[in-house]
Amino acid sequence: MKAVVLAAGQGTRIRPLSDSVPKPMLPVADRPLVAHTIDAAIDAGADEVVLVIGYEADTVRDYFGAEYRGVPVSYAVQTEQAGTADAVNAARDHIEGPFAVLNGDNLYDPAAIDQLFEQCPAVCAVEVDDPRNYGVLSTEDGSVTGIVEKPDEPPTNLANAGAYAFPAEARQWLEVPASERGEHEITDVLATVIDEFDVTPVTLERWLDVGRPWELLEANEWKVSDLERRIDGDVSDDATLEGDVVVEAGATVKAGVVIEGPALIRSGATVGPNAYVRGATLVDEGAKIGHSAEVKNSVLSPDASVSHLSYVGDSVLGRDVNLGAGTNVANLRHDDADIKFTVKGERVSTGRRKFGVVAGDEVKTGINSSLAPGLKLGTGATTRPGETVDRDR
Ligand code: TTP
Repeated sequence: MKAVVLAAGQGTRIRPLSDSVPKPMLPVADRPLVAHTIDAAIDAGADEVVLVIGYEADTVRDYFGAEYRGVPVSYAVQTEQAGTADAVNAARDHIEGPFAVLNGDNLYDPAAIDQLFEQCPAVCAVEVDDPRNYGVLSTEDGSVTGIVEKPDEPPTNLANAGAYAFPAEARQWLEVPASERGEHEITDVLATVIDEFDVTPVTLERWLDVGRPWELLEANEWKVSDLERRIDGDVSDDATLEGDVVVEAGATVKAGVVIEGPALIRSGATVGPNAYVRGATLVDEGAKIGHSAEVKNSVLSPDASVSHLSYVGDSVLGRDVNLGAGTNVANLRHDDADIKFTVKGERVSTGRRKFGVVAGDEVKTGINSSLAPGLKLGTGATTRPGETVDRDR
């Protein structure tokens, strides 16, 4: 079966991280987010991957090329991001026979993707306590009988997880009218498939839709925790590595460093001396943690640097970020309330008691900067030495 993977979106809710890197290419453990989706499809037996690209398309194309893990990869360009059905329709010339459609910004439980392919026609669903904010499936006698968007009175607690195995006939049903929000939606294609075929619901044990910055952190918590201990890099005899720590070949861990796994230190990264790394932390290629710095449950994108005597917790740092010496990130409020974050101009709860900062590419902080919880620093933003920053910039 061919797998059509949607990766054309602009990722507006995850800005500034997506300012120049498309959301599906943001780092999740040792590979881009969308590579986890494609891996699940290949493990389930996909014999070709069709990537729908648009926003920052070349970054995706350059990474996967014409073949990935021995499976041919082709590309369809969606010129305007007019919705998920429009995205699949952009790939229609690549489709023949039954085909799967997967969101390139979702992490799926790989066993369920196996089931999805086997049970075609099928759709993945996840059981949620309150499905009112999702597309909700109704079912009868083990088949899907309908899908309704964001219902006030959900028929089940099965939320649509954005993974579909369609019969060949669905190729003719890709042109659907725009929905109320003005997008051509794949769920309208699914509705026709449900009318014409017996569609099986496949329940996912675990699923994550990465839309906002803290969900990228959660994606890393998931995938970094899945790694098994492997020490291939240059690690000082005076460093202590506990639990599932991966130090890739070409990474350096200096004397006095303590790393409590799960943690991933990628090739070209340097930690220490005397640094403390804990929680599910990703230190990506070329990133640096300096002397006596502490980094907890965070993502350091390629070439990000946390200088000596700094603390970073529950944060996402973009590429080439440079935190000056003594920069301190606060990740907890005195009143213990959930940390809020600004998404497209609106303050929303992250649902997390602990959340630090999101720094776009090339942010630079002055020495001894204090950064408030839930702070967003846009691409290239700077702070002055000794500054306390509690407003986004
Ligand atoms: P969304 O998460 O709805 O859109 P997005 O990724 O652009 O993010 P944001 O809402 O923050 O701007 O998209 C779901 C999936 O579908 C995702 O993998 C991107 C993909 N997609 C396309 O490929 N083309 C499109 O026109 C749209 C709307 C989404």
